[in-house]
Amino acid sequence: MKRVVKSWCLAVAVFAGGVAHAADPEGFPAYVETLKKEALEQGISERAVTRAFEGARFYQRAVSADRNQPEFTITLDTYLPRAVPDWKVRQGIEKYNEHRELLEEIGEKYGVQPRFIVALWGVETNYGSYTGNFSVVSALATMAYEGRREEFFKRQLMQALQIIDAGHIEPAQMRGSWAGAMGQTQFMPSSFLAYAVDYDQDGKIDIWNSQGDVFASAANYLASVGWDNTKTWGRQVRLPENFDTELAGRNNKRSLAEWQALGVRRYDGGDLPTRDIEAGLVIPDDKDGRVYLSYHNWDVLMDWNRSNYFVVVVGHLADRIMMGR
Ligand SMILES: [Ca+2]
Repeated sequence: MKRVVKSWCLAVAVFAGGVAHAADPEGFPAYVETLKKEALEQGISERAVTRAFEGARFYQRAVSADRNQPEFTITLDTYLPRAVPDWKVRQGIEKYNEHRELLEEIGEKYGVQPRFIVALWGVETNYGSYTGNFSVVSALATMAYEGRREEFFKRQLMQALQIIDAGHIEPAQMRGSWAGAMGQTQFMPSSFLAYAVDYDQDGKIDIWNSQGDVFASAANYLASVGWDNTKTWGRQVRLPENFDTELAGRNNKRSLAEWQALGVRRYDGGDLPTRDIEAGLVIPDDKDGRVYLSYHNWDVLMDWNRSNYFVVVVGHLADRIMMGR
């Protein structure tokens, strides 16, 4: 069985509802005026509001991107090598070595193995080299105006204005994806306010340019939603013949000993580890495709992006970085 997968490149909660405007750019300037008024009412300074909306523009490209998110028919067997090509692994190892001291210091402080910080960085923005070049304010205003998820994007916009008002980033430098995911971690403004940190202590949280702020923000996100650095994310396994797939499910947790008794084995056929770990069984495609035991950190990564494919890509890249360095 193949399945249609919605592109998960953006950590955006997708809400249904809201009435789509015709996305007619004519009405955009007037809509921006209502946003400015609302921002002032919410206590954002006039100076920040004025500067943030200077040159605000309607992005037809953002609307098109949102309406035409690529859907592709694929399985993990074909997807994974594409999402984690060898060059990306090699680059991850290089980046890990280049920033080793900083990564290990941050990994220690927040309780996150550095390979996962590097893997998320690699998956989100190709190690900071592709962060998106949309004005975040304009992109969020466009998406709010477009209307299908107006409340969600308006809330993100007000939070973006708070970030500008606090002086973390110049409005012109606040760049990101068409959906408003920002900087090297691709945080939405709400995630920035909740989890981003000023690791280098220069008074600004800068997830665009400060390597320490980038790594620590990612680590703090994971730590805040329950990361357990004594364990890994999960592992690929093999099922016995006639395995009862009703036992699958991320929330149907059993001990590794129980899975072992049910005939589940390491992918290479060996026995499961004897550590006392609770795991779910995830079958992202079907039981003839790749199958995984999901540990607690799998659930944590799902908080970052609600996609099993995303978790497998991040975990697989982290594993290969660890093997190669
Ligand atoms: Ca900083």
